Amino acid sequence: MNSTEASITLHQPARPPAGDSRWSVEAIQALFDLPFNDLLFRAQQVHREHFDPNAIQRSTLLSIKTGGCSEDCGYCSQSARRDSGVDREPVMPIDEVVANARAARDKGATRFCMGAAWRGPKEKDLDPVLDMVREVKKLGLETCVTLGMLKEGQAEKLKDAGLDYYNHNIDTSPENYPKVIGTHTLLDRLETLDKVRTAGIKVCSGGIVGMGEGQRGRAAMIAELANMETPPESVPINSLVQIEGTPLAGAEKVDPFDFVRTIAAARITMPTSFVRLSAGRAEMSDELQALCFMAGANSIFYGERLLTTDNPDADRDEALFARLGLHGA
Ligand code: SAM
Ligand code: DTB
Ligand code: SF4
Repeated sequence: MNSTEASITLHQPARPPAGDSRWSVEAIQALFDLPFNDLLFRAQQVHREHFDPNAIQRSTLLSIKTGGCSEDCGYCSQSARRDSGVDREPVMPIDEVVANARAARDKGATRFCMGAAWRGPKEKDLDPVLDMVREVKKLGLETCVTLGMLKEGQAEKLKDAGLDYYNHNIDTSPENYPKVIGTHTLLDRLETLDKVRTAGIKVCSGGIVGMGEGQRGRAAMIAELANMETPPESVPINSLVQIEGTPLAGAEKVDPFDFVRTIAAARITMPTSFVRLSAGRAEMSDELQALCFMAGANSIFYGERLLTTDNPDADRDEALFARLGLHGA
C-alpha cells in the first residue's frame, strides 16, 4: 500500500477484520460501540497474547530545540505564529543532552526521545543531532528523534548514526487534519514515514485525542495507523494538553472513557505494537491511567517534563507502578 492509498482509509467500505488485515473505520467504530467491559476484555486478551501485561516501557523526552517553529499546528505551544509564552531557543549543547540522557537512564528509562520544533531539519541542523544520537546510544539507551519532515537521504544518515525510532505523528483523522494544520498535509507526513521505514528505522507514530475529531475521527485515525503496510512499532496516544494562546485552547474535552476506548482500539488493531499513554497524564488520575493500562497501553513518557509542558514526576509514576504491581519493560 502506498501513502496515497493509506490516506483514503476513510472511504473504504466496512470490512470484517477476520482474515483481512485492513481495518475499516466502521469496524473500529463498532469496537467503540461495544459495552466498555467487553471492549476492555477484548483488548486485554489481545494484549496478553503478545505482551507481559504488567510490563510498561518507559521513554524520556527532551526538547533539544524549543520554540520558533514555522508550522501552524493548532495544538502546539512551539509555533512561531502563536503567543503561548514559549520562546525560540538555540539547539541544546550536546553535553546537556548527554547529561539528561544519563539521568533518564539512571531513573529507569530505556529509550531517550529528542524533539525539535522544526518543520524539518535543514542540512546544517542534522549534524549536531547525529552526534546526539551517537552519544545517547553509547549510554545503552534506545534512541528516538522527532524532527519533523525529512528530505531525501536524511533518514539514512540518522540510521547510520544508530537511530532506533523516528517519531512522526499523523496527529488526527484525515478529515480533521486540514482543520488543525494548514502548513503541511497528512500526505507530507506519510511521505516522511515512508522514508523512515525504507531506511530501516522503527516507526513511532500516533496522534492526539481531543481536537474536535469526534468518535468517528478517532476511529479514522486508528484505521490510518493500523492499515499502514507495516503498522508503527510504537503508537503514542496523546490527550491534548490545552495551551493558552493556541487555537485549540478551550476545545471540548473528551469523555475519559472515550480516551480509554481509543487506547483499546489501538491495542486491538495493532496487537504487536507498543501503545504509549502519552501527553496528558499530568491531568489524569491514577485510576484513569490504570484503566488505560488495562486497555492495553504498555508504554509511557517518563520524567517530569514532556517538551514544553509538565509530566508526572518519576516518583509519582514509581508509586503508581508499585500500587498496580507494574514493572519496567
Ligand atoms: N516538530 C516535530 C513534529 O511536528 O513532528 C516534532 C515535535 S512535535 C511537538 C511532536 C508531537 O507532539 C506532535 O506531532 C503532537 O502529536 C505532539 N504534541 C504537540 N503539542 C501537543 C499538545 N499540546 N498536546 C498533545 N500532544 C502534543
Ligand atoms: C508524542 O506523541 N508526544 C510527545 C512526543 N511524541 C514528541 C510530545 C508531547 C508534547 C506535549 C506538549 C508539550 O510538552 O509541548
Ligand atoms: Fe512545529 Fe511540530 Fe509544533 Fe507543528 S507540532 S508547530 S511542526 S513543533
